[in-house]
Amino acid sequence: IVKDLAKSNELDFWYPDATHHVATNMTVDFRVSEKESQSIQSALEQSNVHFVGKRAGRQKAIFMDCGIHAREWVSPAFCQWFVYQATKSYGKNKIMTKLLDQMNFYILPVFNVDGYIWSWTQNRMWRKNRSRNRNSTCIGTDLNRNFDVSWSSSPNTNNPCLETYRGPAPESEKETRAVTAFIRSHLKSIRAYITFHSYSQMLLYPYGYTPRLPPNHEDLAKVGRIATEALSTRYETRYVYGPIASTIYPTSGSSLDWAYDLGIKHTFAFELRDKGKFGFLLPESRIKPTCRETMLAVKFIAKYILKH
Ligand code: ING
Ligand code: ZN
Repeated sequence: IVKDLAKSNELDFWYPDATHHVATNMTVDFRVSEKESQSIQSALEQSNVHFVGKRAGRQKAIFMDCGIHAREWVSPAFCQWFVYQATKSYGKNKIMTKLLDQMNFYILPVFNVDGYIWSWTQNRMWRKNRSRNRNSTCIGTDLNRNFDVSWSSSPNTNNPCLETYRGPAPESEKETRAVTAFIRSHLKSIRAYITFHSYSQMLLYPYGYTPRLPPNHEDLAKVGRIATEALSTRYETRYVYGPIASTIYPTSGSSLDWAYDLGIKHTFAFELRDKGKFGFLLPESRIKPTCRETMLAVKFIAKYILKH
């Protein structure tokens, strides 16, 4: 679907052959077949970052990832929605056209591929990836505790049987290494990093590993405030915004803090709908509304990055 849309909209679109896990149906959610799940290894070994823009190069860029946690299904749906809308509305929507004329987006729709497949086929509530652990029968590492930033400093991350297991070492997981390598190699152009989770209806920024506030926290708070206001204009969905540690809970080894300390000064994490009524089991009917409203916030952030 992504390829076809890209073609019809004349965007210069880079999309590698690893389409295994990006099969889609009409409802913007992912469906993965048995055969596709077997090709998981090769999928992981290839980059599946989508490029949306007119030309790669020195232009400003935003990196976005979805699906770092397997069960948070509305997250990959959003990344796919973004690519769909971006390609569809280029040349029609004024803001989107301006954004894509002047900046690039790198979008990773499913960070945690094997975990995501597992949540579709074996255990709906799976969170981590599916890597084996030494000296434990428990499976998986929490990729959002595996980054090399104050790794392992927060409690409840050192037991492989925990949902928030940090892994045996920072960047021990190939998913983490693939993403950090990609971001490092595009660091000159990447001006913002946005990662999508669910649920809670929050917009978070650094830090998680310390109660300290980052140097530009006033700027981040301002962007957070306006972005969540923009989001609420569509369906009056209320989001709170603030630093990870004081808004949701302290964490260490997260991708958000890692990207910030690497030098990307605008990093945000969305906790998409809802606030717990359905939680991870957000009904299909809420997928599109969630994507539509989130799009408003992301477009605001992109416009802000373009200006500053
Ligand atoms: N929440 C996130 C988690 O990893 C988070 C919250 C986001 C922490 C970004 C740090 C950085 O725990 C969920 N629901 O996964
Ligand atoms: Zn999550």
